[in-house]
This record gives sequence, structure tokens and C-alpha cells, in this order.
Amino acid sequence: MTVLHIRDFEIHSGYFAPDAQQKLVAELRGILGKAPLLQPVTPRGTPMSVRMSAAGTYGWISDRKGYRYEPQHPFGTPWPQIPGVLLAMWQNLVPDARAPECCLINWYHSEAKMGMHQDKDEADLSQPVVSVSLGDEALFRMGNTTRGGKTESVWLRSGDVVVMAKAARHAYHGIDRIRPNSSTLLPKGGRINLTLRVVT
Ligand code: MD6
Ligand code: FE
Repeated sequence: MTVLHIRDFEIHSGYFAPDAQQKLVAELRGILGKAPLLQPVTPRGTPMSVRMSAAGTYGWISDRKGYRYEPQHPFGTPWPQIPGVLLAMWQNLVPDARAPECCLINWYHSEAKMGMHQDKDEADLSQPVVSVSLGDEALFRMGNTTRGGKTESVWLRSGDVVVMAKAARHAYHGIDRIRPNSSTLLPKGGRINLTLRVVT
């Protein structure tokens, strides 16, 4: 386990050992059985390449009505609970933060990516976001608090955890691409990213 600081991004590389990753994937399977992954569309109607679900009090939704947090899956069921191992990770890495209210689950197939964006749909931006990478490696690009300018990139590997707090909480970031078949964690390949957030 090593910690890398890039600007205000804190990258805990190898935070979850392989056996812990396996256990987490088993818990996620249970969650996704109750709250299936769906392909969101942007408010303009463009399908996103990632598939999404969530756990916790709120899940993040994107559809033609806009971006927002909702207390139910689009099928009308409450979101499953956030796994205890993720709550323990949050407590360990950001002990001063409020309890997380959402664990967003993003699944990337081999061609999926995520454009540069800020996470700003939460009411209290003084609270950090903590993200977990599982499965195939992903090229994570970190930018500035305004769009454009110089960026730095890092390959996130399975088990890595990124803490976005302080200035990084307001920074643009995105996933340029996935490195297919770079991990054997997920039987069908691809990548799962979990982001824990305080919503209210
Ligand atoms: C991803 N992550 O790693 C995309 N957002 O797939 C994010 O968009 C992200 O890693 C907020 C905080 C941490 C993140
Ligand atoms: Fe984000």
C-alpha cells in the first residue's frame, strides 16, 4: 500500500488486497441483483457508455429530466445498503467527514469512458468523495477547478482508492480509457468504480 499525492488527489494504491477485492465483488453481486445496472442518458438524451446503479440512502440518476439524487432505483425499489467494508474504508480514510449517503456503482465495458466532469450535485461540497477501482485498469485524468488547462493522468488499478477532498473535490476529472483484460477479478472483464459521497 502506497499513497500518491497528485495535486490534491490522494491515491491509495493497493488499498484493497486481492482477497478483499473478491469479497467486495461478491457483495456487489448481491446489490446489483436487487438494483440492476442501467445505462443512463444525459439530459440531452445521449446514452452514457457506463452502466450505473447505487447503494445507500440516495443514488445518482441521469435522464432527460436532468442529473439528481433519488432515494429509489428507477424500478421503484429502495437502494440496497452500502457494504460495511466500504463504510470502514471511509471511516479510515476520511474520519472527519459525515457518513456517506451514496455509493455510486459505475461499470465500464472495455470501450467505456467518462468525459471530464466535476462532481457538484451534492449539497455540501466541503465533504470528500472517495472512489474504489475494481477490475481492469483505467486511465484517470485529473484537471483543474475550471475546464481546460494542464492535466495529469494516472493508471488506476484494481484495489486502488482515490480520495478527492479540498481543491480536488472541485477539480475536473475523467476516465480516458480502460485497459481491457488487465485484471482477472471480474469474470466478464471490465471495470467497476465505486464512489462514496455525502449527498445532503
Ligand atoms: C472513475 N471517477 O474512476 C470515475 N468522481 O471511474 C470519478 O468520476 C470520481 O474517482 C469523484 C471522485 C472520485 C472519482
Ligand atoms: Fe467524478
